[in-house]
Parts: sequence; structure tokens; C-alpha cells
Amino acid sequence: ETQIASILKSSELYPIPQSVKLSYGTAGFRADASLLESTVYRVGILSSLRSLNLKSSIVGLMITASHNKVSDNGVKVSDPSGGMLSQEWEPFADQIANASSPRELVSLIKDFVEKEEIAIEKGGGEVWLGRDTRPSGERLLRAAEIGVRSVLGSVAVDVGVLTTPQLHWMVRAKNKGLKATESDYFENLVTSFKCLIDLIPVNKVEISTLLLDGANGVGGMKMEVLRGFLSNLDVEIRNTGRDGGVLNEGVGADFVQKEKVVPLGFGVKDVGMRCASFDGDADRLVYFYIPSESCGDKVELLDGDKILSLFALYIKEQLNIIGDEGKQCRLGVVQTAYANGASTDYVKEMWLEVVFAKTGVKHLHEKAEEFDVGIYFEANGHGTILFSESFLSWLVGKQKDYSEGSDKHNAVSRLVAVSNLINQAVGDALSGLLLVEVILQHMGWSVQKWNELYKDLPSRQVKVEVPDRTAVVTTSEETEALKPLGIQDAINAEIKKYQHGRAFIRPSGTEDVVRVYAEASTQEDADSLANSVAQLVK
Ligand code: NG1
Ligand code: ZN
Repeated sequence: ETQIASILKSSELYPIPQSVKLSYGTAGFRADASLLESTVYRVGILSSLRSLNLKSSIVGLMITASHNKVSDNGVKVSDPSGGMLSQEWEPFADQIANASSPRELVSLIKDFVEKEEIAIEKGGGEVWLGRDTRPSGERLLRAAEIGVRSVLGSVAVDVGVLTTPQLHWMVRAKNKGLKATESDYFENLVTSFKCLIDLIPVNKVEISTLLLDGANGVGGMKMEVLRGFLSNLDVEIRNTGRDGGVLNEGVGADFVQKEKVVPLGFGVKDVGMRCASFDGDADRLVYFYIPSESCGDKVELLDGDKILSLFALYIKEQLNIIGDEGKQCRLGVVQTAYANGASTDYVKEMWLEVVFAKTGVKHLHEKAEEFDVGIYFEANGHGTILFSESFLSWLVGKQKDYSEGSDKHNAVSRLVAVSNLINQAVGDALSGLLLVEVILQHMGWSVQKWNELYKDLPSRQVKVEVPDRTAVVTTSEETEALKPLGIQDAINAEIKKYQHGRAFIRPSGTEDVVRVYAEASTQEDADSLANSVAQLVK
């Protein structure tokens, strides 16, 4: 058969490197870029099959390693809905990525096609390929194209350098029959942002400049474009990647959140200013400011939990304005074990439902979909707000019922605009930033005032390099370790020594490490608890 011949032939070009064992972890495959060509090629094949399996809906393939170092790269797949690849396909992804010969690869594909009843002979798959700014991206993108096209009759469309959420947004829009280019993406942000600005009751504050750390990656670059279309937002972009800085090195959301120190390019001159950081592919956003008592290196961090709290407050306010009918809306919050305990208490005090999911946005997203309005955030700044179709159409109906200019009409219009602004596919630093900015203007708040919503419990995260991270197995909520045997008892014994102590370990899904998280009533205690648990892991 020609199909088999086609895959056999192209796979000869991409032999699998010796001694790599890859797994489609928290966020696709990640590794040193030099090891990834065969993987990306194979994910290209998988993406074509996924598209064919879903009646030729468009699938996205993104080449990025997010916040990881510039010499790494990775690949992840966007389903036609704009969400992550269905978890049912992950085992197949693992199998083909690790197939040791072209023959084995072909036979795995053949079996899978039969099992899933994919009409491969019909052709017609379509895959959109995006990449971040990593130098290895272009070469890997070529490998993906060859993979996609080796499924005969499938087309690969190179959509260029994008943020991860842009690609997800475009895939989702295209499959809904909407306008789906990058300019449509920008236009949508600009229109809904302006709409929310126009709905601010009174302009209480003068808009101060926002300082943005672009992580020397794609996000800063895109923000420069977006800024050109926006009024009511004054943003100075640093770490754009053009001034010699290295992607994610001493910069970016992951660095700021984990180290709690200022990124390069920021310092004592910026004391008190409102600052934000993107990660390398702009699906994470955190805010911070440099407190006046610091010597310019420590930051006061406003992480994903604080962003979530701000969003929850604003949405709740709109629902309250709508009144009894608004209160029928099921507004819920999804967090992970990394959420600061103080944030969970805060949203519970607002009488919101809070549920917990495993680390990795695919898990949070799934749970957020169960609400009318589901807000999910990882502490690291990845998150968004999902609106159910039925709630959205209810809102649109109400927009007609209420008289224009009334408080209720305005509240409903704000919610509709939020649903357009905030990326419904995945967490998106650009759209998240615009929503934070508009809410702060709406409330008339400074970043300091926002930070006072609640006070974080001191926490510390460390990572431990181990020979085999899979030796650590946790419960489904990841708060307790089941293996190695006995380690949880030892961890519990450490926790007991501290006031408000909480700690857990889990194997990373994106790096070869075991992560340790600890919280306690003082920073010293949190540090010391994290360190003693790390000792147990070593
Ligand atoms: P791992 O490496 O599995 O901890 C990290 C983040 C996740 C998620 C993914 C994808 C932490 C503790 N973990 O996963 O939340 O964002 O990367 O980028 O921040
Ligand atoms: Zn990212």
C-alpha cells in the first residue's frame, strides 16, 4: 500500500536517537531540541490522524518548550475545540514517539488506525503548525510538516511564530466557522477590551504605566503589535528578546514566580510600579511590584491565585448586579495543590465553589467546564475563565430584555465582553493581562490595593534531581505520595514540626525532577520545611 510506503520512506529521514524515553507529560513532549526531530515528525503523523478521526476538523501542532531553557524544545497538540489533545490519545503518542524502527512505527499506526476506525484512505486531514521564537523551531517545524504530509492527502499549514494560546484560539475559531487569522485574534481582543473600558462606571484613576517583562520570547513581541491598537493601556515592554537577552534566562513568569526575585531589566528604579511577566510561550501571566523596603531585588508577587481572585470578585459583582437571576449562575473555581492556602480561603469566603484538579491545565480545564462560569488558575499564572454555551446564550437573551444603559444591562454586557476577551481555549497571558488591566481600572485599584485582597501564606518550591522520577507515585489529587513506601510518613513527621505547615511532592511532567512544595506561617519555616522534605526525596 502506498500509505505504508509513504510513512516508511519519510520515517527513514527521522531515526529515533539512542536512549531516549519520551512521554507526553503535563504539556506534550519536551526535551533538548537536538533530540526532538523524530518526535515532532511523529506527532505530525498523529495530528493528521487526529484530524481525520474528527471528520477533517483542523488540529493544531505547537512547537514550544514554554518556560524551559532556550536549548530545549517541545511539541503539543491542540484538539479542534482549542483544548489539549484528548487524553485518550496520549498512550498512542507515547508509543509512536518511542517506536524504535520505521517498521515498528508503521505497525503501531496500522493497529491504531484499525482500532479507532480512522478512514485514512479518504485523506483530507488539516493541521496548523505554530512555533515560538526558539532557534530550533524552524527545523522542527519542517519535521512536523513532513509527518503531517506523510499521511497521504493531509495538508500542513504553517501559521508562523505565535504564542501557544494564539494557535489554540485560531484552531478553535476556524473549527467554529469564525474568522481565525492572527489579525482576527488581535481584533477580537481590541474590541472586547474597548467594550469593557467603555462600561467602566466612572473613571476613578489615572492610568499608570504597566511594565511588562516579555521573557525574551514571543509574548513581548506580540504585545508590541497589540499595544499599537489599544488606547487606555500604557505599557512599557522590556525583555523583548531584541536587546541580547536569552529566552527565559533570569526573566519570565516562571522565574519570577518560583524565585520570587525581580527579572533582569527591572530594579530599584521601578519600586512601586505595576509590573507583569509572561512566560516563554505567553500562556502564563504573573504580576509583581518591588516594595519600597526592598533593595530592588525582592518582589511582592501577585500570582495566578491572585489573578483568579480578582477575576472571581469582578464576575461575582456583575452577577450580584443582575440580582436573583444572576445568583442562579453556577460560578466555580478550580485550583491545584499548588494554590496558596490563603487564596482558597478567600474564594471560599466569597461563597464560591472550589474544586481541586491535578497539575496540568488539561485537568483544570475539564473541571472548569462543569460550571456556568468556571475560573481556573494554576499558581504559576496559567488559567482562564470558561463560559458555558447555555449561560452565554442566557446572557445574550438578557441583553435584549434589559433596557440599554441600565445597571443590569451593563452587567450582562460586561460578562459577554469578558467571555470574548478571555481565551476560551487555554490560558492566555495577553488576554489575561487585558482583563486584569480593565478590572483594576474599573475598581480604581493600584497593584498594591489588589494585593491586599488577602495575604499569601509563605511558601517555597524546590526541585530535586533524581535518577528516576517515576519512583514517586502520588494520589490523584497529588497531595500524598504513595511511593516510595514510607516517604509520606516521613513527610508528615516534618510537616508536624511547623505551624500551618503543608507540604507535598510529585514528579514533574515536564522536567526530569521531583517537585517539592511547602507552606508555613513564616518564610523561614516554609523554606526549612521545603528543604527537609527535599532531603527525604534525595
Ligand atoms: P510540571 O513540570 O508537571 O510540574 C509544569 C507546571 C504545570 C504546568 C506545566 C506545563 C508547576 C508546579 N508545574 O508542570 O503547572 O504549567 O509545567 O507548562 O508550576
Ligand atoms: Zn507556557
